Amino acid sequence: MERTQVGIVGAGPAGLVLGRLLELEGIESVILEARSRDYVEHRIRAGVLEHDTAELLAEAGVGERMRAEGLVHEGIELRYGGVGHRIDFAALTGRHVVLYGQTEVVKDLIAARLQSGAPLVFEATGVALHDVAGEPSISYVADGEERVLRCDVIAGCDGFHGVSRPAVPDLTVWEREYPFGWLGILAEVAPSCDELIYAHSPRGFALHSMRSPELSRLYVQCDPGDDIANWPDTRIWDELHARLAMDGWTLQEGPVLDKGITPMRSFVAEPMRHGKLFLAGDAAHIVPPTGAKGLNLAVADVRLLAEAFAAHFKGGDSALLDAYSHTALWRVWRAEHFSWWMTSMLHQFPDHDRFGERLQLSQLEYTCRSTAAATSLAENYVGLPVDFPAISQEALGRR
Ligand code: FAS
Ligand code: PHB
Repeated sequence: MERTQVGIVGAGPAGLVLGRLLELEGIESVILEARSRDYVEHRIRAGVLEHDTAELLAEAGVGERMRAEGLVHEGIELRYGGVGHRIDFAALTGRHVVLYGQTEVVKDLIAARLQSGAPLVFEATGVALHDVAGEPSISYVADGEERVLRCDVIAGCDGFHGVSRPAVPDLTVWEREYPFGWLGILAEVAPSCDELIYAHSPRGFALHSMRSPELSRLYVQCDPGDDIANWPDTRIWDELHARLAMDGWTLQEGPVLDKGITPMRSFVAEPMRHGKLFLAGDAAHIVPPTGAKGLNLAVADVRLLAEAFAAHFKGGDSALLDAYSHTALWRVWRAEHFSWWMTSMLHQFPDHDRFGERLQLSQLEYTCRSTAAATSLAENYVGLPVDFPAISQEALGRR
């Protein structure tokens, strides 16, 4: 019978960052991950780190490679009607984002955890949570052996399809499915732009992102149920050329190393706590990737959770733990709105009437011509500062 203070389910960004922050606080934790190390380290997902996410990774001592290889971006381009419009984050907010793949963030965190010797169990199968409102424990199978981990609290960081959220009774769920998905490719070619291009076009949305000076990451809006077999590389490049077209600009093609279709949804489950079980990241909320918020929200959740666990375990003060769900959900809904807003402004909706298309163009025009509107996009995109005007003491129940 193993025992620890914090049992963490899932070794994605949420679980690994939480494990790291707890280690720095001298709080014990065990991370249980269903998949192999190789699988977790090669699962291609996000690529944009908010200003404060990058700062947190550096402060936590896992930012060295990010600092060396990450690309600092001080703006993005919104492209429509064949014309590009730059949103200058640095001028509008004094902050930036860092392009550094989620795979690399996960590799750095796993390397640091294995180096410190803190427990991280890969291929832990049959994970089940028990008595999460009383004497919590987690049963699982590893190396063919049935094991039980007793813990003071459990952090459910096991993503959208994990076992933690279903362990919370009486959840209230808000969700919206979008009538399109994203087909994403990783291509071995130098990016054709210095900053990300978000393109609105009559043929549908397109995004030119990147991973390094040698690797481009590109997306086109597609039918969510489409079969990737219907998208030979030539068709993907043809669509990218058409949707990103602009006089005097050329998209460079290269070998496609990876491609896949991701459905798009907005999803929030409340509360993010039940007894001694705390949900974080995709286990509690999903955003469409248009706002580049998924990974960053997961990190924002566990930054709060680590602070609350430290106050609880080291100071015997559970006020932050009691406020965790409420505090985290403020930022979650802000990111949900921003991600829905970016998605609504930039995608072609099958049921869109001509009036709807004009509203989109008006929103795009206004965002690109109004300093106030551009600033709103910029501050949401780079991430609202951790100390963004705090919730009132009353809301925290501290009269
Ligand atoms: P994760 O899903 O990353 O991690 C959860 C971990 O828990 C996984 O390693 C899983 O194997 C493990 N797990 C699950 N069930 C378990 C169980 N029963 N027992 C033990 N372990 C279990 N965001 C962007 O900003 N840009 C993108 O382009 C982008 N692309 C995405 C593409 C896809 C296909 C997906 C699903 C998400 C994408 N996201 C993107 C969002 C993504 O970045 C997530 O927000 C981020 O991975 C969330 O991190 P976690 O909450 O740690 O969840
Ligand atoms: C990515 O680089 O994968 C990426 C960038 C921006 C987004 C979504 C994904 O909005």
